[in-house]
Amino acid sequence: MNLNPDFIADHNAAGQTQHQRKLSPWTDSVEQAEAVIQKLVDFQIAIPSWALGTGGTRFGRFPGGGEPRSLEEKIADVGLLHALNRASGAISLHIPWDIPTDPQATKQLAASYGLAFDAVNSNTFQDQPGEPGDSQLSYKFGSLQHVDPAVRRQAIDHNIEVIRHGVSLGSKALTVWLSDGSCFPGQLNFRKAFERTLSSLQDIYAALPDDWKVFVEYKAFEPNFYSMTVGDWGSSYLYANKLGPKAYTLVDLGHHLPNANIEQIVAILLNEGKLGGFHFNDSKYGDDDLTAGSIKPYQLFLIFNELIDGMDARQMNHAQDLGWMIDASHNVKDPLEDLLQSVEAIQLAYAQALLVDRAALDEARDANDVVRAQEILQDAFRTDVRPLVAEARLRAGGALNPLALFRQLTVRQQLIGERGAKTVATGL
Ligand code: AOS
Ligand code: ZN
Ligand code: ZN
Ligand code: ZN
Repeated sequence: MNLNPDFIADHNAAGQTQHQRKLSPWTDSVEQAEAVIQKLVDFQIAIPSWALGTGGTRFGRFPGGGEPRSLEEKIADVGLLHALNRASGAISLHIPWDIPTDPQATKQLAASYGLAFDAVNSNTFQDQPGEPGDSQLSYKFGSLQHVDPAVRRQAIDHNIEVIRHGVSLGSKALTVWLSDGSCFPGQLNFRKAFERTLSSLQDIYAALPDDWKVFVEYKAFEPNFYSMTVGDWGSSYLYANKLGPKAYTLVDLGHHLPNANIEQIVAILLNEGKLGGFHFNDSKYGDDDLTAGSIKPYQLFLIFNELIDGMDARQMNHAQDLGWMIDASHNVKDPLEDLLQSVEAIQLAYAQALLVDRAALDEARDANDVVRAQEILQDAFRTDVRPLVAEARLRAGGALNPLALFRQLTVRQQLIGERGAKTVATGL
């Protein structure tokens, strides 16, 4: 479905008085307000193609209906999100779930919604019976780490193929997430698995265009439960460092052992110039892939606090120099509603972190004033920045309240009408 711009204008007109009442204390008396709004306008978060349908769990899946059945419909869904919030201006594709058969047409379609193509993702964690014309070796015992060079070759070739698809769409990065590892002690020689994986990654790296990056995503566990060959930021950093300047570490917030200090990991990687980007989500126990900011909003804020500190120190462009992506999965919510919530939560954390009084924080730290330092962060975190985020949306042509408008326009019912109640999105 296409969103009639009049709907957004009407919605905004109806909410304008109330919005102004909340915004004016900011614009009247907070010096940074304008700068924060502008940064929010510029800040875009990519939507993963695989999060547009109901993911389910290994115990079951309860599809909500109206899910995108093709790449075109996935682009249309992200286009809809972007029309509502003007902050989801990119889509991240997963190959072979999203093979563009006519890249020119796909590019044009995306451009018609104002969307760019973010990092493309390879898939060597599933066997792909549908993939045409290859020998179909199994990834059961790994891909880039496999003991059989023929399996490694297949996985390398697949990644090179993914780069090719990405190039055809104007993408500038490849994300490699490997499920490689082992389930039991004794199964794998860690040292050799590392060496084989590195050598495979080197072959992929050699195929990267000059203006591309490769993101090496790490994960502590699952689907392998004894060891993961790219299991933590240390190993990811080693791979990225050995590969070269186009290789970076990707942080998925759900991929750590419990209670890991993710903000410190982020600070260190960024300081080394090796942080590539994020998969935003939230979790209570593991790789739960829940809505960003839904469980640990303070952690999300602290991560953004380190990001801003580190990016400013390195004079990086907040909007452009890192890959900002969501990686989520939905079991009980409408995926599109969930993604609107995630984008907003990320924007709120970013805005709050922009408000941190960094000079005062430095002073407090230099004076070992622990209480004051803590208060400075908590002050920013406890500030209601929703009017700033809404104003940024308004200025960018989005809706004051995207979720309310989504419901008011009965978007899901219309998608079910168009696509049917029993659709299955390709992907997970
Ligand atoms: C897997 O746990 C990783 O988070 C991947 O980034 C991602 O979820 C996957 O590529 C999509 O299936
Ligand atoms: Zn991820
Ligand atoms: Zn994950
Ligand atoms: Zn995850």
